[in-house]
Amino acid sequence: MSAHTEETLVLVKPDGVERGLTGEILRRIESKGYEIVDLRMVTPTRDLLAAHYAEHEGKPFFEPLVEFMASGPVVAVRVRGQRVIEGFRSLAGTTDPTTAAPGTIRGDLGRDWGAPVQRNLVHGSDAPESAARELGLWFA
Ligand code: IDP
Ligand code: MG
Repeated sequence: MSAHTEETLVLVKPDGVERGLTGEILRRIESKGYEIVDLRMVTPTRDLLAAHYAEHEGKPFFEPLVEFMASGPVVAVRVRGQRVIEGFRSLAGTTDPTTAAPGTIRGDLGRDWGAPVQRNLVHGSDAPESAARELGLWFA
């Protein structure tokens, strides 16, 4: 493992699983050359989601976000690669799927179903510290 090899947490959110896009999302990760090293499907508890999204507690979208994320199965993926944390964020595209760039997961496959911004198909850790923390929560 080189000094720049990292691991990140990717979640296929309930909208992605329900729409049958898990395979397409994993395909994009693998096609980029990243390695899937662990994977599990789980319907997350509120406690897990509150810990995962702790940085957003108190924001107006927090409660609806937790409710949405607990609404069905999520696929949690441990992904490894050179600079994969920022690399996956780039594959995912910006947060709002309506305006995310074409070519990205959110830009190509996401849309304004239900609440604006919320259903954007995937989560990706945003820094080495959050990746370590989130991987510990989902792959305890
Ligand atoms: P990110 O997933 O691109 O890192 P964050 O700002 O960390 O975006 O927000 C976490 C998640 O909360 C988003 O992926 C999205 O599902 C939801 N979210 C963020 N901002 C809004 C909003 O303004 N309205 C509704 N949901 C939001
Ligand atoms: Mg985030």
